[in-house]
Amino acid sequence: MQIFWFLPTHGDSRYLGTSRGARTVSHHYLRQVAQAADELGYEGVLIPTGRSCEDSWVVASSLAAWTERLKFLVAIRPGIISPTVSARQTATLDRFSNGRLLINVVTGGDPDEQHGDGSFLTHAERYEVTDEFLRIWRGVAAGETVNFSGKHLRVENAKTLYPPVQKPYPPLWFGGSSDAAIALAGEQVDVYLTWGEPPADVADKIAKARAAAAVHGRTLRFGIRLHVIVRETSDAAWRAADELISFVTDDTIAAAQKAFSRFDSVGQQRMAALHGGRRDKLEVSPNLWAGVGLVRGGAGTALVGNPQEVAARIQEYAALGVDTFIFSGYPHLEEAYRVAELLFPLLPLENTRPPGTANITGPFGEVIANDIVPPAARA
Ligand code: FMN
Repeated sequence: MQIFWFLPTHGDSRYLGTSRGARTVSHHYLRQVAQAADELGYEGVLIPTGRSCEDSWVVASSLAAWTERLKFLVAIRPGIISPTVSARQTATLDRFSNGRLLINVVTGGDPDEQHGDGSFLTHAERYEVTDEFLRIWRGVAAGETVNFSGKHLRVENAKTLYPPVQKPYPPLWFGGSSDAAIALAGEQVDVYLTWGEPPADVADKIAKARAAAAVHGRTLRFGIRLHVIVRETSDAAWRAADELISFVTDDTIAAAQKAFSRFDSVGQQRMAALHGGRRDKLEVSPNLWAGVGLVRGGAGTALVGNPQEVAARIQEYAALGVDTFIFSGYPHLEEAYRVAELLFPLLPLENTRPPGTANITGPFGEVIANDIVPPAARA
């Protein structure tokens, strides 16, 4: 099992839907979150993409030098950028980060944003472009010279002279819930991602994605993206969930739902349907709370509970075939620590890298009376 964290490049705060408790997301702050994740043993960080975010490539490039082992899951957007240029960017950042780049293929889901970026394609056409884009991108990133003439894209003699470190290219991750998305995932990507839907719905998506991959004699890995509200007791966790949306007004929820309704993303529609804009039925399956999605686009659910409860729910998803969990919590710096402290000891993590080395500087808490190392905590 691998645990990723999230870089909040579109804002961070203690509460949703208000500027109370908000903090400036400066380079210095993002560096703190990235360095915390690196030190705590998270495998990597997801960096979101879109007009509401700082540019994910600039963010990853600027943070690679400040981190040692952390991987960066960075988005490429077919239809907005040339596949050859994108493959070259990939190769450069993969080399400069010494093989720490992962690629998130984002087809897009907000027509208004797409129009602003110069793309006027329908949902179906965007997936046609994504399909053609990846055929070119994969060849160029793998060091081949590509000639391709498709319905939307055409390149001649496309190549990169300096290949990436990872072979044949940095792994392709991808989250899309429509039928077109699942068909594409089966043929061309490595890791299929879903937002945090209830386990039965995730099982259904995994079955479909596995079947789509089998058509091509392939297998996929699976990842899930969830917020986490974990506290030492269940009561405290549910109180924290209520506090997170305590300044969210009905008007804010209505405005958010109106904005989501223009999206043509099936994944976003599935997230919005979990709560229907209502705050009275937010626990949509045991310990799975849809409160974040009342006002936040994309990942809208959180696992809420004490460490044992949350770990049990994580294991439930793992039993379905999910091996990668991309978590976050508000505020992202403090919650990176809390999740690592409370959950990591309960999970079968690969590559767990405890903070510090050789126990010289911990973890053991502050030394008692300048002399005594605190006793080990009881589990
Ligand atoms: N879409 C974005 O515009 N920016 C993102 O950063 C982004 N990150 C995503 C992360 C995960 C884990 C998932 C599951 C989806 C993400 N998406 C993001 C949305 C999808 O990439 C996709 O373009 C969108 O859901 C539309 O596809 P669909 O209609 O097939 O669901």
